[in-house]
Amino acid sequence: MQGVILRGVGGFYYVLAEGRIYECRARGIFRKDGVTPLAGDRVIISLSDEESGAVDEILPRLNAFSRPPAANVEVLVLVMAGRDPLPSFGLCDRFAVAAERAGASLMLCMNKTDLAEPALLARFKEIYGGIYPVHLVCARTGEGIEELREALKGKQAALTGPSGAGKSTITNLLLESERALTGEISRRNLRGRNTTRHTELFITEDFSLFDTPGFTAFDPQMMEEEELQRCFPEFRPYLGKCRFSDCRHLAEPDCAVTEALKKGLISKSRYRSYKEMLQEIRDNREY
Ligand SMILES: Nc1nc2c(ncn2[C@@H]2O[C@H](COP(=O)(O)OP(=O)(O)O)[C@@H](O)[C@H]2O)c(=O)[nH]1
Ligand SMILES: [Mg+2]
Ligand SMILES: [Zn+2]
Repeated sequence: MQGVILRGVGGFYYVLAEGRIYECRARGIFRKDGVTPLAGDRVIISLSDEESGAVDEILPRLNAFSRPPAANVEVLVLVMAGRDPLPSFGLCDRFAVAAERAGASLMLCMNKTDLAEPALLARFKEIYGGIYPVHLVCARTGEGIEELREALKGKQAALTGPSGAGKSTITNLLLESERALTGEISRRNLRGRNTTRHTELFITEDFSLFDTPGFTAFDPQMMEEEELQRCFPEFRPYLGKCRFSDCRHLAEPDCAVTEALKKGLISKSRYRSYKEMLQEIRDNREY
């Protein structure tokens, strides 16, 4: 039977397959290969009785994260607050680069529109609107949550972003009782077993959502310097068009990226983030 791992805890995996949750052990082969099944994994299981079985096979993954442990994160929703805390576009770019690196598609969600300065919201849309889907939401009033739910349709998604931005509040709204098909079963079966936090995947009739405290932002160890440019989608039309094939788009002559910057086709704020992260990768290499 094919299913999806909702949660792994203490060597047991809770697999949703054909409408039921089975408690499964992983086959020894995974340990031998150094592979750990993760929440979000599509798996093949065989049943030993009505409630339990074994994970025989992990189907190919789109991506896999270790902190928090999750597989097949198709969409990362980056949640920033319009205020309290004030958003940092630099930090936003660092989360965006990490999402790009992981091969997840990114959605930007600016929360707390009730507190935000309209000028800041306008600027946010101006910088990011042409690059990523942008959602303005207010978790306090529920404004924009239906649109976000609609945008997640059919996807396996997770929220990420700085602490205090509203991830938990939005997760709760998105997983509202009747829509979270597995929520009730999971809470009954799984909660209280273990007080430590584990990643859990909730399945709703519209989408699947990982309940996690968020993923890490850019870290200079994540990548080589030539990879960084591809993590800025708006640079991609210009890549390969510079005079030098190894152009890093700093002060090189005939650089298609800095020409686009001068024409206003690439935002200064995004370009500044690129330069900062590039420098961090270089500094990191020197040690
Ligand atoms: N004013 C306002 N407060 C919000 C909104 N969304 C969340 N909050 C509050 O912001 C705080 C942090 O929210 P939380 O969901 O815990 O953020 P997390 O750290 O990203 O999970 C809580 O006190 C929420 O009640 C919003 O849209 N407007
Ligand atoms: Mg939280
Ligand atoms: Zn260049």
